[in-house]
Amino acid sequence: MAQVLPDERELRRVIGDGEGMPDGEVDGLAERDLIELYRGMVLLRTYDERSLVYHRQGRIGTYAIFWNHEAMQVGAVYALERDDWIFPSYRESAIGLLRGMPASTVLSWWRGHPAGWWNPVDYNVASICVPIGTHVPHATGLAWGRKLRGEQTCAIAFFGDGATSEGSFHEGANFAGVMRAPVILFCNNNGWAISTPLSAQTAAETLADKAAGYGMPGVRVDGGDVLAVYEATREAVERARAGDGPTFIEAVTYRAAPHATADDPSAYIDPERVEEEKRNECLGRYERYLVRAGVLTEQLAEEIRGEALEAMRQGIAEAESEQPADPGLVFEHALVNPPPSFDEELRELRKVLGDG
Ligand SMILES: Cc1ncc(C[n+]2csc(CCOP(=O)(O)OP(=O)(O)O)c2C)c(N)n1
Ligand SMILES: [Mg+2]
Repeated sequence: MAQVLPDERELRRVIGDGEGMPDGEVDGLAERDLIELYRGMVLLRTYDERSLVYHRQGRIGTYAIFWNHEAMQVGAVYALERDDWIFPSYRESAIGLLRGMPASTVLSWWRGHPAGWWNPVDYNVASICVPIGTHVPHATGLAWGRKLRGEQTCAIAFFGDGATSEGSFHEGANFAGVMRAPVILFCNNNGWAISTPLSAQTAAETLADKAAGYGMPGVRVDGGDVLAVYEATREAVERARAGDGPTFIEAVTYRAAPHATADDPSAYIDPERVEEEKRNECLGRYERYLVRAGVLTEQLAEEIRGEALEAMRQGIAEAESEQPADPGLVFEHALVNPPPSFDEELRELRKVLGDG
């Protein structure tokens, strides 16, 4: 029977603290896998940090920072096969990079350029979902559809703590439970939905408790521990492939950056808590683990950081070399029967942009 397993109420961890808490290991992960996980985290961290700079330089628009979320994204995706589907929210905008999507594509998305919209079947990565939680039923529907066709693929939907208060989340989770869809509902609980703290979001003791109401297992994991995230997701994938239906994963972390570049968290957040979280951020934790395990040298780390920086330099150069999009696109795809005022408005927009 689906339930919140008592031993999983506490956060699952693999990475120790280098002091009293010992390091664990994940069965089946070779040294090569440990480095690949690190490579993925460095790539996403570099993407995120460079994006903030590009935003400040006016080269991309408003940007949703995912600093300290890398362990959740990389750990979960590493547990999937290439055929499995990923449904990201705006917080996982660059997750396609882990499937070989060029950085320029995602940078174009944040530039509001059509080159930022990829064909989902090219990467088995759905479009970035900005409405909160509406992709949960999409992921569930896709997973169920694949099951009906007799395929072994599963799907994962990433969403935040705030999304668990949305109707779409409930509908998707309920449907997944009833249909035993091979889907993983991955909640990145970073403690905040913009300025709304978790305590004002839910009366549940934990978000994983919600899983019981949908008849699926709910597991809690330290979201800053890439190995624990990987292991928990791998188990969920195994359950899905075995026909045992969905799993809800609550990955607990803390938002160590503003909600987005348009947010000023100093109005509502405790800066000391943020500083504490920054000192314990996920990439540094994993780096120290790898050094303790004798797997990572400074030279290799430098090489991996260099590769990621180069990918970003190339990405922004490519995104900026795109021809500006035709402003008419904004109007063309808005309404089936556009009102006559659109013509006048488009003329005005073209004038403002100096475009004819
Ligand atoms: C349906 C819907 N309602 C409201 C919003 C406005 N909004 C944007 S981000 C956000 C907070 C979501 O918080 P959470 O689900 O915890 O995700 P996080 O941003 O922390 O990753 C809200 C309410 C939206 N995008 N979509
Ligand atoms: Mg949140």
